[in-house]
Amino acid sequence: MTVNDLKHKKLVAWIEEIKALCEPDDVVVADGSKEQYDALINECVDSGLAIRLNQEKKPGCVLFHSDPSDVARVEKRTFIASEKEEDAGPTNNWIDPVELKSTLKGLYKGCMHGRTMYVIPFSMGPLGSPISKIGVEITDSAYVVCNMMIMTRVGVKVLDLLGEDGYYVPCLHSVGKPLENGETDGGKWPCAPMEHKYISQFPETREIWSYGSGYGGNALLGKKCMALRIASVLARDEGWLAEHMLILKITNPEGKSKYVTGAFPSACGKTNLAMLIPTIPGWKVETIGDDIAWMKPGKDGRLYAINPEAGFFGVAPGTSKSSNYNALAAASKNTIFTNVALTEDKDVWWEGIGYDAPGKLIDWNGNEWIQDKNNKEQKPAAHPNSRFTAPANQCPCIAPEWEDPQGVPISAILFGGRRPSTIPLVHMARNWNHGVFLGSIVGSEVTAATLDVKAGTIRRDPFAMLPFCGYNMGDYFQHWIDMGKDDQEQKNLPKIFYVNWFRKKDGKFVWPGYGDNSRVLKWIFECCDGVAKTVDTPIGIMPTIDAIDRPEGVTEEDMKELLTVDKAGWLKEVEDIRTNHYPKFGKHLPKELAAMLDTLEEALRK
Ligand code: OXD
Ligand code: MN
Repeated sequence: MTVNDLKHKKLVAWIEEIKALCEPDDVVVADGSKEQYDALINECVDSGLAIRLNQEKKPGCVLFHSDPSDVARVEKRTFIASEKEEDAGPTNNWIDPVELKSTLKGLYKGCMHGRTMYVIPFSMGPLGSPISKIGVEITDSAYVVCNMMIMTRVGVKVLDLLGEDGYYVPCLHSVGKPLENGETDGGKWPCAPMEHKYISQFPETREIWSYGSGYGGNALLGKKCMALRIASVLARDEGWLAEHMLILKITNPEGKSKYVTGAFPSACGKTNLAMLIPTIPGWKVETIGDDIAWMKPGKDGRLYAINPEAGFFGVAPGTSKSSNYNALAAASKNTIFTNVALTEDKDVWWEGIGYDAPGKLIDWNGNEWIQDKNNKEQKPAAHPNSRFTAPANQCPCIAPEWEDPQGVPISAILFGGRRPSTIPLVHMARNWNHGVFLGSIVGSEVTAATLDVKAGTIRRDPFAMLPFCGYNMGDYFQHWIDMGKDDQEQKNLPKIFYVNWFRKKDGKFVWPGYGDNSRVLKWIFECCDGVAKTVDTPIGIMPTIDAIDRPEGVTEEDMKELLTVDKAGWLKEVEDIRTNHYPKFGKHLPKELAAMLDTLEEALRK
């Protein structure tokens, strides 16, 4: 398909403008067909950028190895370029949009020499849903096109919906590596050096300009850039919520179902929770989404959620038959793997896959790798942020209604993080504003020393949106408060819970997690029906010690540890929020949240 086939004048004009700026060799429109996907994958294999995997073991699968400098989202190089710095707020990197556009235009000039420019019309959310939004990504990466074809709905059907003048979010992307006079990548992953990487969002004009990285959230612009950063701005203006949340469906033994969303910082097991296999008999969990939820109020005052994505971009290490059977099954065919290790028979392997490395591997850097379990210093064969990009409809536990254009009505919202102490296994907010307070104080222990924060310290990550909120986080808190102003008692709005699967004692986890988290979901389900065994505490509503069915190996003592309010720990928490967290937001901090903090402290001191 070519640009001549397009009917949308504004889109054609934008494509022509970018073509003149980036100077590609040719322009191709992504039509969403399997033929086009296969042809692009073949090109990547032929040029040495991708390896076709064993077609008996992993039909339709390929493996890419990226450049060692381009392996994850780059928060330091991510910018919210609002007109006023204050509107980006204290948690975002800001550059004046005029200055940033001028810098980027300099970089984009001629950046697609020797490459094809692809135009990807995509829908975030089921085609035609009143909650969905359309975007168009221009990119010079075939890897990006193929990943977008899995992660979003791409092609002719989207163009039909767009018609001659429909609204779309323009998303511009280049790997930032022009090729001169017949030069080729020679099988090397193209990208620009770190100081030339820019992941830029322009909230007022709702534009995304990304340069220099070909990896994940930096390059698949429908995901973090559009469905979270730009969508959070749209949601504020239009009265809905764009959130970093999984969506799951839980059904009790009587066949009654509820839908739950959950926000957890990256690396807290969101995909595992979304796909868990319950250990309590008769209960069932199905998946609607594992990373992003868009929630809109319905006429009945309930919040209805869609998953704007169509695939899973999951972290591979740690994914095994026992930790997440369903994710492995989803990624068993038609999947793009990035930065995992390759076995001799052209299968994939990663740390935590559930079995030892079978013989000699090629690690994610392309070097030979033989497992040496006695060598604690051995570098991993798969990069810790290596990924699988798998179609959601291949997941055995995908809920039949996962693409319902009306969305699913949400009964409960969960917040959580990795907290070795203080935060109990679960507590429920007293009302909507208390729930917003819990979202605003989410924190998680830093596990890898790759961030600028020391491992073991707690990084506050409000609503798990720290790297994803497209405007001032204080105003975002206010937006959440405003969404509940007519239903403080949550007659229709979801109940809000704070969970913590990661309590430790003597260095060991007290709660087994994974499938056993269904026991906590059961209590949450009962709370929504008003039939749970509860006790009122200074921090909120908690289960009685016997309210949650105990998994094997968890003693009554352990349950007490998990469900007792640690007053001293919480007072430290209050102190940290008061001195280090809330002051950052200055006058943008909603007064309701400051008042909640006072109420909590008073209750703890009583
Ligand atoms: C992700 C993330 O990749 O949250 O989903 O970092
Ligand atoms: Mn995420």
